[in-house]
Amino acid sequence: MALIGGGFMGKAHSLAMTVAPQLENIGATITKQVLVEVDPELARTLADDLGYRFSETDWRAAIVREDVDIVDICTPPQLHEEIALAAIAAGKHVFCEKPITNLSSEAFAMRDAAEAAGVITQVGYNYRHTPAVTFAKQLLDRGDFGVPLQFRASFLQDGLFTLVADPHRWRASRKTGGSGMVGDIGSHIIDSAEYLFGDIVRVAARVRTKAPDAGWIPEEDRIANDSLEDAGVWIAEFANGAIGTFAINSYASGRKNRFAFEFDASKAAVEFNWNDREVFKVSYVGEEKDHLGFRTIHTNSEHPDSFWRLAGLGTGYTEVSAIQFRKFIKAIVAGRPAEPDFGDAARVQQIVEAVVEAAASDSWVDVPQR
Ligand code: NAI
Ligand code: 4PW
Repeated sequence: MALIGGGFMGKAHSLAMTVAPQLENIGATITKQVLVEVDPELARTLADDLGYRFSETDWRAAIVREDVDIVDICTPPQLHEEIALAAIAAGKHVFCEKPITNLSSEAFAMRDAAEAAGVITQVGYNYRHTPAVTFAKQLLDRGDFGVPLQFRASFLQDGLFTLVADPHRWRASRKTGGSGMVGDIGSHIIDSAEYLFGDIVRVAARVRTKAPDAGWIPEEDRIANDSLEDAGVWIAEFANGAIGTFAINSYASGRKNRFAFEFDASKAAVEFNWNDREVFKVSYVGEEKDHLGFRTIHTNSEHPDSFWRLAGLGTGYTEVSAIQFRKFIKAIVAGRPAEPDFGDAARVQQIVEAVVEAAASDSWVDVPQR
């Protein structure tokens, strides 16, 4: 593999790529071949630290190497499209961090190019790979929870945007590749909503921009009308008739990367909170008279995605990331599509845009269907 971008996610992916083939036999060996960073010294240091054989400063040189089969894109979003299209043209399988791009038109072009080239793609919507989420999804699809009725999700943080110091400053401005919080963290809960409840068909929304008033975006990074939102709420209708609510912000004091969702279906209600990611909770309608309230469901290696025989041992950020790469590599080996792929991520981006448009136009916005 070639890693493009050795920042926060570059490190997380590198750790996960080491772990992925050790969770189970995935039918392939992962060799960390080349790491690309803009500064040569940083590239060399990171390559040494994270276990890559070579370092590079030009991603174009890395992606055409014959000893590279997979290109893993961990740069800020504005570079994703160009790197992905070039990697696809070179016949490489591509893992790309979210948001796949900041424009759905680019995202669909990326999907089309990958399909035409016959390469496998996957996007870093990692939270859906948490074993407790995978198991809840399996039970929902099996009909145990009945008909999906209402989905409620939030992703709250307490400083990622407002305390943007280097190296994450690019998030603060569209000019430097930022997408606003709807694209940055809202996209994760949109992905989970469609993963669990199916297609969203229309949205109405409000977004707010608090941070720029604080004057923390450096003057040189500002562009006219650059007011990337750091908070939003929206409601959605699903194709299956269910309804949903969503809330995000970056200034929720004490909320530590709190990705959470809950849903009500005709036979049960379910809740999941990443901060307590070992479990999900369920309350079955028929049992209410005997067992009041929610029961806690743990996962172990009997369940999909989970790999420890004992429940309760802990599944961390790196392990969830390793699970997503395990699936990606297995899809490549089997020659079948991975999930979520560029097509799924392009849809997420379409909904991100619909949310922002609905807020700006003060109206419901329909989401084009697949
Ligand atoms: P970061 O700022 O920590 O790292 C980005 C790196 O890309 C920097 O080290 C930068 O020097 C490098 N870079 C920029 N231009 C480059 C070029 N032309 N060639 C090679 N390297 C280049 O950013 P972070 O937080 O790692 O975010 C990267 C991507 O990952 C974003 O799309 C972000 O939305 C996504 N992300 C996903 C997360 C998840 O949980 N799925 C968590 C955090 C970020
Ligand atoms: O994708 C999201 C990021 O951009 C993450 O999952 C969390 O919020 C951590 O960093 C940001």
